[in-house]
Amino acid sequence: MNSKSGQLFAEALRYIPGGVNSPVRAFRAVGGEPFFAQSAKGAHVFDVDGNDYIDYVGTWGPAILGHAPAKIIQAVKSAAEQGTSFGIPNPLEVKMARLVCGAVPGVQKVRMCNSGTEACMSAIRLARGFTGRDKIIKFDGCYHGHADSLLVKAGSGALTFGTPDSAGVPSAFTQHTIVLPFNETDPVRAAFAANTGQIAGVIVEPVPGNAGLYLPKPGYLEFLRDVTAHNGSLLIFDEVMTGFRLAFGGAQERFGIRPDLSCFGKIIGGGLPVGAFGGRADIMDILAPLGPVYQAGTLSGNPVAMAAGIAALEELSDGKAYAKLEKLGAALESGMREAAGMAKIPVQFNRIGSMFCCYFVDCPVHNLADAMKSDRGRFAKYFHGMLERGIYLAPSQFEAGFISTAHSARDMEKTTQAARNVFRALAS
Ligand code: KE4
Repeated sequence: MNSKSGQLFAEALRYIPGGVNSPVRAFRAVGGEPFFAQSAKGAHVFDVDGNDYIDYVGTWGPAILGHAPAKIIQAVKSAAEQGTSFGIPNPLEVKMARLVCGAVPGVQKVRMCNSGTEACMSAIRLARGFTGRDKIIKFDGCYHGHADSLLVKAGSGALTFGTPDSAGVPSAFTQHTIVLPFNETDPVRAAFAANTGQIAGVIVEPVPGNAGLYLPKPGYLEFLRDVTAHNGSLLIFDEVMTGFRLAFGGAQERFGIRPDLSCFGKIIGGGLPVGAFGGRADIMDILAPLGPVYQAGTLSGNPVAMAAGIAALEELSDGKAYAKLEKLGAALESGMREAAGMAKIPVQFNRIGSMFCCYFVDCPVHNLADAMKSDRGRFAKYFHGMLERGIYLAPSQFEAGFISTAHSARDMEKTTQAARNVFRALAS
């Protein structure tokens, strides 16, 4: 590739493993080489060769307001001029904590960190410290970051590369991790019966977005709430992706569930590195410096990142964004379904709000096993066909797509028109 992206990728490969700082960006699941982003604005990303794409990756979720919203950029500039990091309590941390606690039903206290991985890792440690128990239940295909004990049948990039159980993780680190199929109740009941008094918590993506996207069956989240409460275990919602995405109060507001702990990331950073975990005050208060569960971070609550996140949350707080996102999502869904019907190819288009996924399979997708039936060769052709038409989707079947408030009805039309052409080509 003699493009500028090609030249940059060749150089990147000399210094960075796989040429990327996060595996899923490498296009290895879909073939070809990644383009290099020069800039991004609104619903568009622009690569170093001047190509313009309608972007449905949205930097993997944070860009719910589109790229470089003026209010976030202004907030970052103003904060940076005051100093980029203090390592000292600062007013923006208090404002962010007040916003999160005010928005999310299950969060009475919250601790900032620097990534979703840190948030989930810390929530697990807190659950173990609070209950005095060691075992954790997670679900196959769900991804909670790359902490050792959670890299078991994990989704996202781990699933993409067929390494759901990463090398370098001693079995001793995962012996307390029980992995169960999502959307099923009997395996959960059986796990609790076989490990009475030993399960600290259940961590779940309330809407799994790391094996593509599939939805909890009606009553499933309520079941998890009840079975954990009944067994003295904690329910941990990993809302790194769904938090402030599916509603201002996240999936827990949308589904009316109150977990004991919740994890956040992505949107609350406004595009900068932020993670957070929060929940019941009686649990959070055993965290250092108050209690025996240690957790820390040099740049946690960093004023520039807080300013970006606060600007994002303040923009979302009146709830109007979610009505617009629902309207755009519904338009995309109907257009994509119509395109697949016209081409007569088997497509499952799953969507909730502004999150979506297109599987190439002729059965509904409710869990990882269903998702694995998708024709990944066909997905790769779909990905490149859409990219050639100026539509950038996640370069893996096992990722969700994201619509932002910067997308327009016209963008939905362009996208579904491109899909009509691509699906027709796939059918032939
Ligand atoms: P980070 O450590 O990447 O900030 O967050 C980990 C994480 C935790 N929980 C959920 C539900 C997540 O979706 C993620 C990260 N999501 C992936 C995309 N599916 C990040 C993209 C990447 O790994 O490059």
